[in-house]
Amino acid sequence: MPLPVVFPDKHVLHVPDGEIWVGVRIAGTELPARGEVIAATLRRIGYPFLSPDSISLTDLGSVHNPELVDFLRTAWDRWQASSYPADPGQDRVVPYVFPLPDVIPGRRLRQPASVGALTGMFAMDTMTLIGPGTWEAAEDAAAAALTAATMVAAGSPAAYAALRPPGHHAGTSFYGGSCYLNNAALAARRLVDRDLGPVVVIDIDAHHGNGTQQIFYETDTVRYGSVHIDPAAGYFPHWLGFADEVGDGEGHGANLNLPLDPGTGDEKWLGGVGRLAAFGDGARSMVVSLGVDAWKNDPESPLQVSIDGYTRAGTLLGQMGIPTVIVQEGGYDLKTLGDLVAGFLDGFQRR
Ligand code: SP5
Ligand code: ZN
Repeated sequence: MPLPVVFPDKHVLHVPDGEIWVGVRIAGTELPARGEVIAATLRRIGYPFLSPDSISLTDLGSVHNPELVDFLRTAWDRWQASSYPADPGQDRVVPYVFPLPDVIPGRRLRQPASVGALTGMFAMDTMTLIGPGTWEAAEDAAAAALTAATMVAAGSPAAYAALRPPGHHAGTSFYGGSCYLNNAALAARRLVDRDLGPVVVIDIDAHHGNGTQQIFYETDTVRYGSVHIDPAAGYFPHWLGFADEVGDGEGHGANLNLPLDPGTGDEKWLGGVGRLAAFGDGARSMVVSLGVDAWKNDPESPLQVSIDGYTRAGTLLGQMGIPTVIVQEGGYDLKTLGDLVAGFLDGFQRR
């Protein structure tokens, strides 16, 4: 039996229409076509598809604080009601000032009147734009991850959530890196709630999943392990993803970062994936943050992994033999995106 694919078709409503990168609006790569390409490829192969169950704000509260959820839910309407669409003519929600800790030393953080300033309380970067359908799509993506986790908790050996927008850069109270709600973290929490803890989250996206790490940093009920491009080499998320981040308190030793040099190819990358599998030893279930942007021609990462490398990674993780929720993260080369995902899923099911 091929594993089920949960596909949130509202993803098409999220049209970031670019990103503000170093102050310049560029085209961006987290496009609606990504979701369509993955779905078309898996449909052609014959995977069974289903739609996500609906979701409640309480479900999101298992990971995110209510202020972030409320902001994301209302940001577009607030922006429309503000003067920004007319002056200066900005049609997407984007932050403008950031309340860094020393800017307001010891002061109560007041709710600013300006939505541009309010956005700076939640956004970790300027690249992650909010448009008219962003909230509906982000909610549907989270619902897809939760549905996949529910299926696995009910006895399906594995399920794949073919979602966008991705989630692993979003934390308890912040969004960024093209992510709004942390889909993988929501799935992990659901597995714990359904008695499948301890859970291991294995993140093979090319970038470090700083949001997932933050959410579970002080617990050992959900471990987090990631292989990614070294932030010290100048890559997003820049401040996080270093090997000395090992978790705090009860979570000490339950966080594992394996940063890799630019240009790293299959053998070393798969060595990292193997170490993550070993790190998951003793976990009763797993969430895979499946970013396929470590692919050698991906525009967002200098890692050099092949399609065969992703297939072999699937087999390494499948061989762990534990109930698994696979959640889509990044991967931006539209020509190869479908084949990379299909390769991983194929390898995974070889077990
Ligand atoms: C989920 C995910 O993979 N997020 C990745 C976000 C990384 N974005 C960093 C973007 C930096 C600007 N990209 C311009 C690429 C020019 N080659
Ligand atoms: Zn990525």
